[in-house]
Amino acid sequence: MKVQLVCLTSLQQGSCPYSKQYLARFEQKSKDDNMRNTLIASAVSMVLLAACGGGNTGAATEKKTEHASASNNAVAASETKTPLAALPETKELKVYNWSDYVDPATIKDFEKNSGIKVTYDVYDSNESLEAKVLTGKSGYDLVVPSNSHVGRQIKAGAYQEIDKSRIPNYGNIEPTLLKMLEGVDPGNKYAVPYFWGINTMAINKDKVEKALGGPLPENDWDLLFNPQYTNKLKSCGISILDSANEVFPMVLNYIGKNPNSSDPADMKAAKDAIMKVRPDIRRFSSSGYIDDLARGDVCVVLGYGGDLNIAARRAKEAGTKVNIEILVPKEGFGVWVDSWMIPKDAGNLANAYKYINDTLEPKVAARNGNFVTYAPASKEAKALMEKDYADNDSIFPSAEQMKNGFMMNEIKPDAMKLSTRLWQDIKKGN
Ligand code: SPD
Repeated sequence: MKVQLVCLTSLQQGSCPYSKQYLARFEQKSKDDNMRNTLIASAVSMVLLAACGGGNTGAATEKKTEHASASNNAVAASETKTPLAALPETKELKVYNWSDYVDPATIKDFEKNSGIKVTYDVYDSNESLEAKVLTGKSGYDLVVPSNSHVGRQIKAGAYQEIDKSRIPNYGNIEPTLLKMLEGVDPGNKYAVPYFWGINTMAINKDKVEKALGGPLPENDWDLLFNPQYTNKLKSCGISILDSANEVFPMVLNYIGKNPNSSDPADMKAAKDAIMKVRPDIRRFSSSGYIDDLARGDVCVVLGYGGDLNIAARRAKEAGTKVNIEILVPKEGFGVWVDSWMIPKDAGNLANAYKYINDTLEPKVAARNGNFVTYAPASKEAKALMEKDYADNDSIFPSAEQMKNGFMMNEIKPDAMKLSTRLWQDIKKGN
């Protein structure tokens, strides 16, 4: 199954240098954790596609076939021109999305072209979003959870099924992303990918070098999780995401455990590892770190790849001497996909479809991609993005780097409860 997935989309027989290693790697890993590795395989296959050039081989044909099948409904609808049942016409749209996750100019354009008034609210953690959608009365027409939370929210009955025939640009979606979501959304019935990205770290290079007074560690994560380093770096400021779901997988990976472990003993080990550096952590922040880093108020940050790039851009634009470097640690980083989903109580359904469709338009996706510095789900968008971003490995990691990435999967409900409790203790310093 895992091997098929990898081969299906990407491995161009004989032309891709990684094929054999990858197949061996996935075969071996599959024995440990089926779901996890299917998703990692898919993630890697996505960059392999790009790395191996898409090409003119059988793989490219496969890609087209998949593409067609992924967008089956949409294609069928446009070919047969079956009229769609009318949805109630309204003039507004209520979106609840991550902060710093859209170019406001694209919303303005959408409003102008459609005559729809968009209300756009933001959050900075899956926990905040989940608290709203699980009530069944979110008040929103569109929300954007991560793959780690999609499955549990679908099971809780928070969303309505997507009618793909109402999204003509559905076929623009990178097929591998749909495959990655299959594990949590079988048949891709509910979630429409928007961006994918990584959990990683960034440093203020000058301040870190000064604080360490010596070479940077071989393992990048030592900067965050090894007290020998954090003790020196606390003077210039360490900030980490304020969420167990976002941080535990990084720590588990650092201490040599399965990053997606739901084993209570592993969770406690992760907590113990963080407690060793707890006195050195200045901030727990899931969005404010962008400006903290850009201003030079912190020097080491565990954050979302795109947001760390935004910090680097803001520092440049402000003309400061803050020199930010985003790392893609060879010791591992988390990979995720964020998707549009329609809450059960959505009142402006037709407009929700129009907006999803707009974000999948390659030009719009590229514009958003340039602004938010994440990898768009709309597969033609990368070629339209600014070269600096398209070539940036913390936005589009290379195939080689993706070998070190791990999917940030759903953790079991009991483990979620435990990690939330442990997180509160960590923050209190207990
Ligand atoms: N500023 C946008 C941040 C988007 C983060 N997505 C979620 C990551 C889930 N691990």
